[in-house]
Amino acid sequence: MRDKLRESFDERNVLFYLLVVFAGGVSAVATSFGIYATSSEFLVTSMNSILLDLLPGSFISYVIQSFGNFALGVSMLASGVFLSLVIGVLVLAGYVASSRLVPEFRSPVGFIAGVVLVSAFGFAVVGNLVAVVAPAVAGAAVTVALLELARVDKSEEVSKTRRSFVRAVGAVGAYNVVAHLAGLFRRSRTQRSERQLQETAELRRAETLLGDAREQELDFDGITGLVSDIDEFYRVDINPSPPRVDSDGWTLSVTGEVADESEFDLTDLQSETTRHRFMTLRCLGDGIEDDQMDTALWTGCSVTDVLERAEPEGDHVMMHAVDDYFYSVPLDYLDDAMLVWGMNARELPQDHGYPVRVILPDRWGKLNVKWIEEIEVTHERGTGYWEERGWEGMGTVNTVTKVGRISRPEDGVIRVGGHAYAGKRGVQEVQVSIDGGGHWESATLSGELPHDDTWRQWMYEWEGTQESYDFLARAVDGDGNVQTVEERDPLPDGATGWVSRTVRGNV
Ligand SMILES: Nc1nc2c(c(=O)[nH]1)N[C@H]1C(S)=C(S)[C@@H](COP(=O)(O)O)O[C@H]1N2
Ligand SMILES: [Mo]
Repeated sequence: MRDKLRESFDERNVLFYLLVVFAGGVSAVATSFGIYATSSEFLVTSMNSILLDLLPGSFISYVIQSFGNFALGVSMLASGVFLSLVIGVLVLAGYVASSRLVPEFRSPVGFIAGVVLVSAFGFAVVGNLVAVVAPAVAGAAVTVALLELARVDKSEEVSKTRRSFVRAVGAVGAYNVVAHLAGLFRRSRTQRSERQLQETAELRRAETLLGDAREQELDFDGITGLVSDIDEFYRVDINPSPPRVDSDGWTLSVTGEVADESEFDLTDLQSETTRHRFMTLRCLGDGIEDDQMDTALWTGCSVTDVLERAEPEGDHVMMHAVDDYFYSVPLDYLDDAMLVWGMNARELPQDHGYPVRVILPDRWGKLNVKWIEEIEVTHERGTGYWEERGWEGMGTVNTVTKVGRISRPEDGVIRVGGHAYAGKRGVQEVQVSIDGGGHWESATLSGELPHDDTWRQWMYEWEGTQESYDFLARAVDGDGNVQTVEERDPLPDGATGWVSRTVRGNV
């Protein structure tokens, strides 16, 4: 190492300049870290939030997927290296310019030029001049000092100059170690902005997923997309006015048959691995002709990841909500359930359970407890809010097909479409009949969302030459089961039967 250094010093080659530039740049970044740790005043933190705005969402998703929990560290390192190079080059440019313009004063003028250039650049990144002066001073001082030391003075021996240069590089190294330690030491207090960065990145990832979902949709104006708008997402509340929960005071307790009763606040949950999942919700009370079924992209963490921290010893859980709503489910119902705080790349709205609700795939909407505050592990199976009021429906969801809209896109053509849903079984086909069930045809299906337990859109068109049509639609689930014709009311176990319409023809 030392020999390499000497060689490059003697030759003043690319490696030498790279070293000088990098030493100054790294010292500037390290000073910023030492003072501001990972708060938003830290150069690298600011650089990362700028990059999050600029980079395409698909690239951000790719980085998060490839590096998982290390994504933030990797992006910090990459930004750090980039910033160091830019800062070092700016100081070098200032120094070179002053050596040309005012050779006698090149060192003080070069230093000042370096400070000014780096401060201007830092200000563009951080948006706060005070926060970038000290780093700029450190960066300019190091690079200018090394460049000065490296000037071979005629009166001095080369070897002596060389020695002091190597020593100076050592001092810069030591300074960097100290500054980094200072930053690491303070970091616990600045983890908030680190989390914010991570959340922004996850938001961009969710937006990308939503964008990809749109591409799977059918081109049919007037039917709900594959993802419902939050404002149009159905709501079922046991109270006329749903609770308003403040996330600051909110915690989730895990109690009952556990080795270690635990309490988690929102930040604790958000430091678990973040997951995004499309999922359809349908209320058990939803009739064939009703509209209590919708789909969203949910962002949160795995329930089991959180439960495991408390080491559950029972095999059921009772979920309790702020509004006194409650449900008991077998522990294995939670296998791929989530605790979510985000919906369609936004904060979970108050009406849908803010700050945190449960998302529980393949079952009726009622098990997706909103405003959750306690998960109590039990040995025995308990009941639930709707069980105590005569409802059943603890099993998987029924297959359903809905008509969303009938339109006449061009002369003579009749177009009917809507959604079909079969929980985790998925929908492989929607069949329609326009003669009251004598003859069946396949409808056109939308693409699928990337996760199971989601609905699909369907659409069917024909030339409407008759006076009227007896229209029927039914779905075939992923296991090949045809949706049952038997008509049942929602109470107690969920509605069944085909959807039907009398459609006027074009004569
Ligand atoms: N705490 C609480 N959770 C709840 C409910 C409720 O009233 N209170 N309603 C349930 C029912 S019956 C359904 S269908 C879904 C509806 O969720 P949404 O209002 O977000 O669409 O939430 C379930 N979770
Ligand atoms: Mo429901």
